[in-house]
Amino acid sequence: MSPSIELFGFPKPPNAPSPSGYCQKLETFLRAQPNLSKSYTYTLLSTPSSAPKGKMPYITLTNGSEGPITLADSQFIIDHLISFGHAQDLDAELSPAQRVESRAFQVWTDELMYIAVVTTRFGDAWPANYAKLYESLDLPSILNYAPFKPVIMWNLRRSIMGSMRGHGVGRHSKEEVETKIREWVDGVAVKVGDNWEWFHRTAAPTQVDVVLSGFLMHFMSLDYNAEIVQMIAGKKSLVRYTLRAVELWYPEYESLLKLLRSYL
Ligand SMILES: N[C@@H](CCC(=O)N[C@@H](CS)C(=O)NCC(=O)O)C(=O)O
Repeated sequence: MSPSIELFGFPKPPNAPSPSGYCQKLETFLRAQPNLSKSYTYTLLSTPSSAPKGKMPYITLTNGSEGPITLADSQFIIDHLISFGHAQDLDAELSPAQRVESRAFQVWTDELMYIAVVTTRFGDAWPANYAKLYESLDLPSILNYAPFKPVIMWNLRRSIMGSMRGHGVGRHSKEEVETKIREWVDGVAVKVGDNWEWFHRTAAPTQVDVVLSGFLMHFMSLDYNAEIVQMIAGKKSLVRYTLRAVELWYPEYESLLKLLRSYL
């Protein structure tokens, strides 16, 4: 019997990716699982205050009469679901070397490239992105208006940029941050090839495809990370790869599908 999974993530539009890359990654993993794709529920939370690590996503997992247990961190959640047999190991047929390469790309994405993209959303060097983000972030009721919104957004920006500086990426120049992003875009484009192929040239997508495409669709759906959108849109191989994943797992993302097709 399939376990019951409740996924907690930031508010997201009904037919478009989450504005959180890690939430989108985890949901894409669930969508790619034949036994879980239709059974998980998604609960939207506007703050991560109830999250075990103060960050989203997290899940509660109930298996028959056991649980619920709470699990945090997109990668630990995925690893737990696979190792306890709740989810299929999409990498089962890969060689040890392929599995290591997959993990390296996933860590590159989670721990460096995403930090660089978030820096382009909130950093002073990208004022146009921040202006768009400010407009698109809908706070509940009266908080969405002055004098509340400017204060809330100022605090959010200060806190996020504090984390980016703590990581190190937030201390880099505009050119250096964009170099980190370009290296990832170029690296993924090399791996996925030009002909609608998956990362390891497998017949079916593997774990690395879930993670990379989850982040790619997330970036392409947002207008406040213009630099990475432009880099991805300039590579037809990446647009095809993203399109293939969206068609497979999220046919309801009609606007994103249209946008991606417009780049081909
Ligand atoms: N390593 C974590 C990272 C999660 C994370 O950083 N989530 C962000 C949203 S994209 C968050 O909840 N930030 C809230 C905060 O830092 O206060 C994962 O993979 O789940």
